[in-house]
Formats: sequence, C-alpha cells, structure tokens
Amino acid sequence: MLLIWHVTIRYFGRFLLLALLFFNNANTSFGQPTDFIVLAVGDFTTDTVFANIRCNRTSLKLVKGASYEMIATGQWQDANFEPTDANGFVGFTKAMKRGNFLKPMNCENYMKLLARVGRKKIAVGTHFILQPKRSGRLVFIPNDATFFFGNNSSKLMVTIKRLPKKTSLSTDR
Ligand SMILES: [Ca+2]
Repeated sequence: MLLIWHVTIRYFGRFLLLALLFFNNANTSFGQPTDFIVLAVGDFTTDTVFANIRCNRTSLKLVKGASYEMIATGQWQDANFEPTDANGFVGFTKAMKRGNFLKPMNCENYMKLLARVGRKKIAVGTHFILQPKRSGRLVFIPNDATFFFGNNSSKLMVTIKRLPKKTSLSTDR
C-alpha cells in the first residue's frame, strides 16, 4: 500500500510539472519571447539596425495581410568603402562579385536593408511597403556576404508604421 502511494505521489509530481510547463508555453511559440509588439493601424515604432549584425531581431510581430511602411534613414558602411544608405551599392571588386552568392539575397545590392518575416526575405532599401503573407517576427538583415559582417560599421534607424489595410502599394515580393 505504501509502495502504491509512493509511486502515485512520484508520478503525479512529474505530471504536475509537465502540465505546468505545457501551460506556461501554451500562449507562446516555444523558445520565443512572450513580449512581441503588434502595431495597431496608425501606430509606428523606430528600430536600430546594426551593420555588423546579421540578424537584427526586432520585438515586432507583423500580421499577415496588414500593410507596413518602412522608412530607413542614416548611413552604414561595409569595411572601408564609401558609406551608403539602406539601398546599398553594387559590388565592384572582384571579391565582391565572386561573393555575391554569399549574400542573403544574391541579386540585391551589398548593404541593402533586407527584412525577414518567417523564412521569407524581402529587399526593403530606404522605403518600402510590406504586406506579409504570413504573420511573424520582423528581423532586419544587412545584405552583406556571410562571414563578412565583422568589418561593417554604423547603423540605420528604421521606422515601421502600420497603414490602413487598403494600400495600393502591395509588395511582398
Ligand atoms: Ca563586410
């Protein structure tokens, strides 16, 4: 009898622990922060995007089908090349041309500002209106070659504003 009681207590404890863990995670994606910001129509926020960081994770969650205007200001720099704005520049050295395939978006300029929502990458540049096809966290990426982010410097400021739903410039490419 004592043994049955002991086993019951032991496994009930484990069950309770698992149940607590499950319900604690039930409202979130596993491993994701719980404090995502979802902009209401008309709201905006400004994020800093660093040139030497590949994945600049924002705390914004974009909503499928909503429209977001993104305006990037400032200049950032790849190595010792001329600083550029969020539109970046065409790679002009041999190494840059060879390294095109190492960029997150091969056909876009070096140091162009990119956004990623889920797995989808989008070229943003200095001004873009994005209508995501899936909801997800907004991540910004400088379009530089993988392994070559360390020599980048400075940062951009990106303002993200949620627009009214009917916007003619629909552009999740
Ligand atoms: Ca670089």
